[in-house]
Amino acid sequence: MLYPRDSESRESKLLDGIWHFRADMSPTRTKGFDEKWWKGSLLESGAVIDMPVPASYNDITEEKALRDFVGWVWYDRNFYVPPAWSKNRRVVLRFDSAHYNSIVWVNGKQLMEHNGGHLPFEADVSSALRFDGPNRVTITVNNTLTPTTLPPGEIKYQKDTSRYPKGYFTQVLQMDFFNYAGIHRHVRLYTTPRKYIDDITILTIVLENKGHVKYTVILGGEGSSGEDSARISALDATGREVAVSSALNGTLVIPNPNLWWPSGMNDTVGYQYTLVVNCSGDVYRQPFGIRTVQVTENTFLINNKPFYCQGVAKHEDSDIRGKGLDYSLITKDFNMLRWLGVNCIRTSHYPYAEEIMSLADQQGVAVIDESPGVGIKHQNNMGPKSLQHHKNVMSEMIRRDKNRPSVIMWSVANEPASNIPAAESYFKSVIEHTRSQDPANRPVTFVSDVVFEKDRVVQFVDVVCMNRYYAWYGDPGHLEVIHLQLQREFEGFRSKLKKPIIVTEYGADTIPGLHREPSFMFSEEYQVGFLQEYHKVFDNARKNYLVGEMVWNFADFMTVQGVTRVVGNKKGLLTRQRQPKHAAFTIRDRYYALAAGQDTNVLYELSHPKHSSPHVYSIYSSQTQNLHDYHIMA
Ligand code: BDP
Repeated sequence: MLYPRDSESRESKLLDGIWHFRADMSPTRTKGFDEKWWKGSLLESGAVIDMPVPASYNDITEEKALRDFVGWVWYDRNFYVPPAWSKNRRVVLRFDSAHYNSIVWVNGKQLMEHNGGHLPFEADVSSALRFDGPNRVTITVNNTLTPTTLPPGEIKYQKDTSRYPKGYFTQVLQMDFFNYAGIHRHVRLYTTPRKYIDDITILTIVLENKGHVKYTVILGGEGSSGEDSARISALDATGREVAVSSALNGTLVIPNPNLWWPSGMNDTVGYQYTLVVNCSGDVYRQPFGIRTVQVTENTFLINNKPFYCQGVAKHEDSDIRGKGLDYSLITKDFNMLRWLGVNCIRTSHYPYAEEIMSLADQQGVAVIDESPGVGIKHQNNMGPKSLQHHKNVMSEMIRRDKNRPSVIMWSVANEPASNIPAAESYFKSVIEHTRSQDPANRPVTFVSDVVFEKDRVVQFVDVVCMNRYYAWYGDPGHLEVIHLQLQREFEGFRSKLKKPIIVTEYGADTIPGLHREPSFMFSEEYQVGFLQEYHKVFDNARKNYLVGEMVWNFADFMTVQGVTRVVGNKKGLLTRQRQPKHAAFTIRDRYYALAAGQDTNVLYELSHPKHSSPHVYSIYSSQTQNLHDYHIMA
């Protein structure tokens, strides 16, 4: 599914803004359907409130009932379409994402249904539109998670009326983040000619210092014969044409190409070309990067050079807007990623907004692109219905992100029960399907929290990805066990499988401003000490098979209420408002030193000497992305 981009033949209109909103609080949550709220304006259905789009609805009001709501909510708004859009054009309505199940009507006519959040869905709505007056779009969205949704969950009914009100139920989550819901990303209308460019796939390889750009264009709509006249050209980053062809499917050759690199590896960080596809009156400009990805026994190669992931795992999460897209927030996040020296993120635990992916492409941040397959904990999450849905989601995700140079690997799931027998065939099938869907053959993985002796799924992946919490969930408070336990796990996996390893999560909850010396759990000192103990093991393994480390988490984020969560998960290097905790400086020192090829153990002795507290400030050149000097201040 192509990202909507304006061109000579395409125009778009954002429908973001304040929409009418109503949660269906009826006991069965079906009043909206019974009364057919899509037939007229929601205003006619009763009391509506204002709701921003994009945003999660949960934190917008002061109502606990809405924050914790489970069921159908309804949105609508009016819009106008210019009469010029009625002439030989398709008008497409696209939701970049809505969480979770959605049904969409235009002027009372049902035009779309989509299962699952985090991914776009669209339909040609031309036939339902009027061009001489107002149109109305209505969407209803249900956030209920069941054993066969992705992520899976369960609705728990309480029958004991001596302890619970009649009809009482709660949503049980199997993941550790708040189930924010609503219209999370842009809603837009866009036009194309009736015969249009439906899809573009770009594959790049480098041979003898030439970039070979193999492209496939698929046309849609009336009379698309496949024999259409076309002009396909590649432009460099300055807009200069560097190759051209008249074939709809073919290969462009770019001599001495500028390769796409993640930050810190070369001068042409995030370098992108543009493929201009001009065919039968439709024009589309698709950015792409020339880069290769390859995995060997011990290395992860980008453009044939070993890549070491200096990473963080993230969430789409912030105050008030929840998981709603916000340009200020995502720009700040990328600035903080650069400040931290991060060259790689994982989209834990679902595909992120396309605007985030574009920033990653442009800024040279490599991405492990993860599906919403989080919390697949039980056998009833691995049945045929779940499997089919999981495969569909992988296809949708790859269709959306396949041309992105930043995407270096697909992750099909986070921490499933990969120790149970049902997991073996389930994940074999999901992973094979994922491989079959990606024309670029990127590596495929899932993220495991199961010990090497018991994991049944890691055998199918290209890179072993593991989350480990020694001295947090296991042996809380005992930093001294980390070395032995982590080393044991590394060696265990390596004795079974000759595959590179990435530690995709390790981290400790930390309340900013809480200090304890000697360190104590939840204090800033504990977070620093915890990370440093892991680093010692990483530094050893880096010489062999470890190809990356990712702190859990970039920033604090919201979860459901529970006895282990003090208003959310506090394992962030940054607070939820993106201000650094002490550990952020530890990671920053480390990542700059790693990028500069320094021995980080030496840096640590300087940086965090055992019994005193001078700090090391690294002088960092953003131009060379190198660490140049150290300055010690008392
Ligand atoms: C891991 C999960 C992650 C959690 C984290 C934690 O992958 O989603 O938030 O643990 O407990 O198990 O902080």
